[in-house]
Amino acid sequence: MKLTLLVSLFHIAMPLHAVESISKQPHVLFIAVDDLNDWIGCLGGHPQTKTPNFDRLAARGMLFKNAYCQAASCNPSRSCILSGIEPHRSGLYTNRQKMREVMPDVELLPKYFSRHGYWSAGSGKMLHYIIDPPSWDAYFPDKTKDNPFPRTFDPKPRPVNLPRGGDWQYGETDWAALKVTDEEFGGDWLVTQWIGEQLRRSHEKPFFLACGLYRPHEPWFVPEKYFEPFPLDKIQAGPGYKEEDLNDVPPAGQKLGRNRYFAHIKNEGQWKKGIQAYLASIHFADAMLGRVLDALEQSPQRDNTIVVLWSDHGWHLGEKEHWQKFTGWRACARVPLMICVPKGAQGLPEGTRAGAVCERPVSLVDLFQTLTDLCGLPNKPTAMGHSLVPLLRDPFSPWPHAAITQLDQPESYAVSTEHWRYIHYQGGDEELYDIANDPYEWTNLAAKSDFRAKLVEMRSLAPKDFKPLAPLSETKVALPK
Ligand SMILES: [Ca+2]
Ligand SMILES: [Ca+2]
Repeated sequence: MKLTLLVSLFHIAMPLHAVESISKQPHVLFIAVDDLNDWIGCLGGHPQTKTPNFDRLAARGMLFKNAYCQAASCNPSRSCILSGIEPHRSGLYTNRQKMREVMPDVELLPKYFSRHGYWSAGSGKMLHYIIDPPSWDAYFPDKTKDNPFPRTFDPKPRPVNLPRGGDWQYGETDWAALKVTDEEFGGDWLVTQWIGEQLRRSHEKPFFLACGLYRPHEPWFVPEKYFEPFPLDKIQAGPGYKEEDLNDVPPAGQKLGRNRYFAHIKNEGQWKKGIQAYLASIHFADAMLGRVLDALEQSPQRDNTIVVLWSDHGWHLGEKEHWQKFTGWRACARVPLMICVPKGAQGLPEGTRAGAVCERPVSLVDLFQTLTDLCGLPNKPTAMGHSLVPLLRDPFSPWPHAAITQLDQPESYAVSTEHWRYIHYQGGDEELYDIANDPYEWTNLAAKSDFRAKLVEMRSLAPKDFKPLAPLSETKVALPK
């Protein structure tokens, strides 16, 4: 009784804005980067990369050094993050399926936040070339058109640099330094412009604001100034590249690894040009991220906003004779993940410690539960994964979970623990790597008798049941113009 009276008097005595700041839930800034592997400074993936803004965000909160995507391509990875349902439970395994055909009624993360009092808005690529308008309160450029991309400069004629190798080649695999300004380029510049405007204004409700950066997704076209720090004659291959690396990989892995892109790019003498353009595209994405972080710094919500940044999967530039994604190796499965929690968030009142690093194997499906926990929302029973809050509190907390990365069919997947990785292909081929001593997975230990017990242990961590592949969509997914 006494306490109630005291609290009431306290509220009367306090200025209104102070009461509001205590009762407010944290805002969420949710940043996705497309096809970004570990080539950022703080993950050490390439010695020549220039990413001051990724590094600045990582230094503000916790960097996860063993974060893995739940699926090795855009559509299943993103659909899983936003639904909380992994591919082996949903049946959504590939880019050729449509999320709403596979999961017609699933409630996505922004809608869940919206239903619990948040204003959910986004811009750019969050899902696979769609917005899914009912899931958002607002979207830029135009929610009604269900196209997440603003205008983007498109050089003509195409291809600009890499000749077409054949019908098998994705039309966007190409690179060029464009003689345009950031504003003329549009694309992510317009996305970050709109996100910045939302951050700088005041809000009545807490927001869930999603920023989808499209670079370094192909085509690797960015304004020429982003190429300047990477002179072609100085370009190095990624440190994970090793000739003849596929020799100890079983047939299913060899088939997946040796795709036609890398051979074509080497035959055309463009391997270095490709690496240069990927570094330039990352440097551009970094500058766009910087615009968002600057806007947050200038925002009235600066000290009450959780920031989460993730990439949907990695990318090979020659490692394992592969160019692209879709594999279970670390080059593709490991992703940047950083989370900054301000002091006062319901689920973690002490906030994250600046410069914290976590080595536990975590997965992007964990983000749904993590965010509902941090914001004090009820957990969604259908959302899988494990809340990362114990690790955000103490990166050395016990963590008995392994991270699963699904490939594009049932029974094909990778399992990651802190020191080991296991790959299983439909049909039974297997690989085993000691990543504590072999971070680039050069030596496959699966057939070595000394590692039999480890192989059995890693097998036991895999999912037990796989939903069949849901039917592929008849309609082709529209690509951005
Ligand atoms: Ca992607
Ligand atoms: Ca090897």
